[in-house]
Amino acid sequence: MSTPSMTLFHSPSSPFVRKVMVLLHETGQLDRVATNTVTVSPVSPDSGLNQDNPAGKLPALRLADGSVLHDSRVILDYLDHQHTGTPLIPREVPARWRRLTLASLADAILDAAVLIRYETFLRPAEKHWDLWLENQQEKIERTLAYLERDGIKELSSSFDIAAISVACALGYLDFRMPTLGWRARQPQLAQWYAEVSQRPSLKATEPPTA
Ligand code: 99T
Repeated sequence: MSTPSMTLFHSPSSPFVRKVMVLLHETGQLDRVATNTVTVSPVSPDSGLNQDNPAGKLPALRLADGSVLHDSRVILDYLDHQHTGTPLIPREVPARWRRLTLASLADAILDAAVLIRYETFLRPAEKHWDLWLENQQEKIERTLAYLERDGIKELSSSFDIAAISVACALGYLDFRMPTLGWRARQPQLAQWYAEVSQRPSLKATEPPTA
């Protein structure tokens, strides 16, 4: 086992960090990265993280030369250039644009779900804005419906950036929004997710029990 040359600012509950960890598993690069676990939220920033990443968000990746990459999309792209196997972000177009667009939809689910999490968990109950929460949830539901209708065949065809991102998004919904009930409305996505969840990379990176 080699000494890690990179450090990942990490949290086990972050789905964005999880995407990075899954890619490290899938590409055999786990031993190149040490993890530095940080607890952070918009109302409790971490000064060490802020120094390296002024947006104060996880993940960030410190490289051997001391430079720092963020956000998860940049880190994934970087790490996908550091192994010799089949790229998980296709290099050829138009596959590249389509797979990155599917991955971006997964990130859109995550952005909305994390905003809901912060609004409901961090904000005092009397300040909750129901219309805003409903519209964030509708973003999630529209995107899941799109993936069921128009994305499922592509997701099933390869475990790449699109599949990693969607799997991490579904895992986060189960973790933070367990009563959403998406499986009843998206049975094909549910079947696909049940299968890919058995991959060692996803099993090893499951979020902690909520
Ligand atoms: O917003 C903050 O100040 C702290 N939040 C984060 O660092 C979240 C952690 S998910 N990360 C992001 O929002 C990163 C998004 C970015 N576009 C990327 O990296 O792709 C924690 C969720 C939870 O604990 O429930």
